[in-house]
Amino acid sequence: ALAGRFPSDFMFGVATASYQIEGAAREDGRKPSIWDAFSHMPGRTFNGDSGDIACDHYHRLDQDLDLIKELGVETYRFSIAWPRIIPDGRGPINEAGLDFYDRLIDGCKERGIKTNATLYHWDLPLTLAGDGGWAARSTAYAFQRYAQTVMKRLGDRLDMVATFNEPWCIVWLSHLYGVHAPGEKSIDAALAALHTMNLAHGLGVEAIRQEAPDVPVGIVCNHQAIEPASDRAEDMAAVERAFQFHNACFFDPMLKGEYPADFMAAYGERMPEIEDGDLQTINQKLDWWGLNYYRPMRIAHDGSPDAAFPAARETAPVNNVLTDIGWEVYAPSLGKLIKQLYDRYDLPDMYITENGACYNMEPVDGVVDDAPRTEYLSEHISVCADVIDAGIPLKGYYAWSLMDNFEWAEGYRMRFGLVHVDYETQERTIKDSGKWYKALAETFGTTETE
Ligand code: GCO
Repeated sequence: ALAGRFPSDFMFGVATASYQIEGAAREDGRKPSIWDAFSHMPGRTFNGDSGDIACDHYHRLDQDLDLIKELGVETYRFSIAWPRIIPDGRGPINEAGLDFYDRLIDGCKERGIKTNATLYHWDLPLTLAGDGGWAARSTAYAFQRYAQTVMKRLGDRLDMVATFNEPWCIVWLSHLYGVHAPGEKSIDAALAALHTMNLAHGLGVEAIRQEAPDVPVGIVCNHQAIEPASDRAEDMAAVERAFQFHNACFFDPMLKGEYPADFMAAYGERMPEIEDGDLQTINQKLDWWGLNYYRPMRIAHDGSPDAAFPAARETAPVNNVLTDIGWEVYAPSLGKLIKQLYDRYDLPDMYITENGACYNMEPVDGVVDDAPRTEYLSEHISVCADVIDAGIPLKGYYAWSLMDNFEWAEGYRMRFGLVHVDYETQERTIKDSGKWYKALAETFGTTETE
């Protein structure tokens, strides 16, 4: 019944990210990223877990591509590790790094699977942290060269490319809240990272178009689905401010060539220098965009005198269904957020580039009974069908994730995979949710070998 609600050209896929699955952290010329440094620092990740080995995907590429094929999906979203391609971020190019993604893309092609590559999913070469990382303007130009290098080699065979994964995490979670690498807790560092990353996006789009004009280019955002704690005027006003802080500080410059007004009134003086031409560079026409959605953010007005902009505080879940990572399950916010974004911006085709749930069931006699994950997926995929019915150009859906992997600060204890990974043996077991997803995905497109 669910399948019948989608047009026949709709694409179902699975998603991963380099540092979360690859392992082989010191092999074939790869140098450390900020995530290698961060995860090796005591107290930063659960249990001191790191991506040193992860799912050992680097050594199990063919087997894992077979697994993707086995899941019946039409498209695979993965990320490219900058520290494999240009190990110091700037300077020499490492051909062995490019070779790995060459094999990955060709392996997908052989199996009839489309490829959607993200250039940056958080593994910034550690050498660049010595220049200030994302807080340093020079990092935007280093990214431009990296984008150029990747597209020169792989651009002839990629089906889609994104500059960044989740600007919100790169800027706020990593530089203001200190939860992700590099673990900064400074509004000044975060504002500098904001402008550098936005600039890098614009320069990156230009570089991609120059090297590979036929590859559709976009960006993947985890815009927050901000829900008011009540319909009181002060909470509604807090919602608009929170929207500017969490979402519009990325999409306004990218899609309208300006930073949002209230945001600038609050932080303009602390922003790094915005040079002539920066906003034009950032404001690039996109071929597509991706939304990663997991849960809503419930917001109330924060009236305390020292509350910084957006003077909004997060309130407790309204709906008491939580996943194992403690995130509220609430699918209606997904549809609301998408409609809100199309009302506010002139947006091209979109994809759900990540959606999924953390449930930590283990295999019993070779079976992983993860019914709540299936329920989560089916509820959210059903909202996607509603969104299409409402006339929004939603073209595909990627489940997060292909397999259990390194869940950043949460280490390996939080599992999002359709496939279970035993980290001792590296054995993969398709969960019940994976079997369910396969049945849905297989009714779309063609996974025939080309
Ligand atoms: C992301 C992420 C993933 C996470 C997932 C679950 O936030 O982009 O791409 O890396 O694993 O979101 O937290």
